[in-house]
Amino acid sequence: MSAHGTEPLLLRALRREPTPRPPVWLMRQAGRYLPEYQALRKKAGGFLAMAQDPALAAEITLQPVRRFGVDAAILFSDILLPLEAMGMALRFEEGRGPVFERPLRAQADIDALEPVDPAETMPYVGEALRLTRAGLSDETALLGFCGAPFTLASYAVEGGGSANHAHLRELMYRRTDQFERLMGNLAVMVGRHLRYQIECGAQAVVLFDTWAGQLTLEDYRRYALPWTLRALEPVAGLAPRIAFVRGGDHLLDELVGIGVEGVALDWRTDIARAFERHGDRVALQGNLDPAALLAPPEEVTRRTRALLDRVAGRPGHILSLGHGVMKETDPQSVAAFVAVAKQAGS
Ligand code: 1CP
Repeated sequence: MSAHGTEPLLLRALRREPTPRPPVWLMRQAGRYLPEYQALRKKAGGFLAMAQDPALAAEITLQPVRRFGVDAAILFSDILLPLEAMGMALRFEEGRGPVFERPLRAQADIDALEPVDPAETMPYVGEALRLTRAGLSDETALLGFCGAPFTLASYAVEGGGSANHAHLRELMYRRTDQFERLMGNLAVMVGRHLRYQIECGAQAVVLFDTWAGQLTLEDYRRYALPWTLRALEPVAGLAPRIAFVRGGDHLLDELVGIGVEGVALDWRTDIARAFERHGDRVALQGNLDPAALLAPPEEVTRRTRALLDRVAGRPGHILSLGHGVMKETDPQSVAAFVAVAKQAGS
């Protein structure tokens, strides 16, 4: 055993310490591409019922750890659950995704959305984290996560997924005071939720700002970044933080400037260049194209090796995808991806 004992590789990589091989995990590593998840889903009913049942959520969190031996477990939950905890009625529709019955548009609705105590309103999260930890070895890191205020606002205002976020843009540009009130309340809620997860055993947290990549640099600075900073501040020093923006290549300097310990790269970012520019300040996660996992396992192996060659063993690399695993993915391809990390350095 090394001098580090059983400390998860992922935590060492987040401190940019050299590791014998890169730690590996995948965004959306639990879920519909796994037959064992499908089997549980048939019994349990819907997504919400599973995510809000601590024993089931813990079991689903552990499925990809057991199958692939990934170096981190990420709690099976969703970024939208804190909005539900704040009183927004939410359902997940088959084939369509999340739907809020009453999107936040009217000023009265925006004013009424207040941060709540996660320990009271989302105790299933804390319980699922404790149960998951009990099923993990010491070498495997447990990750909590939250959506960033901007991405949460996009779902709350649009009522679900949206191609152009027109309602959100209207709120941002025409009713800026109401937008800022909403973002302020979301930032408080996100900070509390991250803190609660750390208190319940999360060893690092991921902040997903999936939709912020649609903003120009100027708009990101004006309408998203200030509230990301506020959301992350309450957990600074408590656990390492990883920030992700889908399509965020043009925002990379800003993301590094936030002061997070890790930045998760979208698959379109050149990881070697990102290391050259930022590798002395943050750990970098990524960034195989999730669509590459639709290729046969040999091709996945080839592309993953090529990615590791580009990183060239620099400290602070966490091998992952540039976004979530697609539901059409063959688990064999995920196994091939993970195996490359496991063989590296040996
Ligand atoms: O079984 C099902 O039909 C549900 C599919 C599903 C799953 C498995 C949803 C609905 N959410 C999740 C779990 C989930 N979501 C996890 C935990 C599991 C893991 O990573 O292994 C995490 C971290 C998320 C995060 C999440 N949810 C994000 C941020 C990351 C990202 O992928 O960009 C976002 C944007 C969501 C919203 C959401 N939830 C579910 C769907 C289909 C969507 C996307 C909706 C859309 O905008 O089109």
